[in-house]
Amino acid sequence: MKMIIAVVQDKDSNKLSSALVEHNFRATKLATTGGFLKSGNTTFMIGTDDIRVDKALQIIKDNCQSREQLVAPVSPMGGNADAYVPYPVQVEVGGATVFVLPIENFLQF
Ligand code: 2BA
Repeated sequence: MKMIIAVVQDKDSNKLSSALVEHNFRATKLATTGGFLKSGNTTFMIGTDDIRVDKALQIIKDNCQSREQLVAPVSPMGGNADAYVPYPVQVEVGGATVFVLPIENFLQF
């Protein structure tokens, strides 16, 4: 068994949830915050048999798109002026950042 952890953009999370349910995957959604943008994203925990991992990854790939996002400069007032970037920076936020972990035990009580 594997645990797939997928960080996706909020805009894609409903579509991805529906697609996972449609294909009979069980998932837990967590409201998370990206460390860099400090804005909301969604993390899916999907526990599944090894044999179905590729299918789950394909569903994630098909339902999550990458987007350009502008990061506004934050005033360094009271903070570290060395790290201050005075102009907006464009970053490409991925479709999905995915980790696949082995599961030692899966228990339900
Ligand atoms: P954030 O940390 O908010 O990052 C959003 C996007 O900002 C990233 O998109 C990347 O394009 C850019 N970015 C992140 N750190 C950067 C840095 N130090 N310098 C320049 N640009 C930077 P993605 O790479 O697609 O990541 C989307 C979200 O996935 C991340 O949101 C974070 O929540 C999660 N993530 C990405 N890599 C991760 C990792 N290795 N471990 C845990 N979570 C990760």
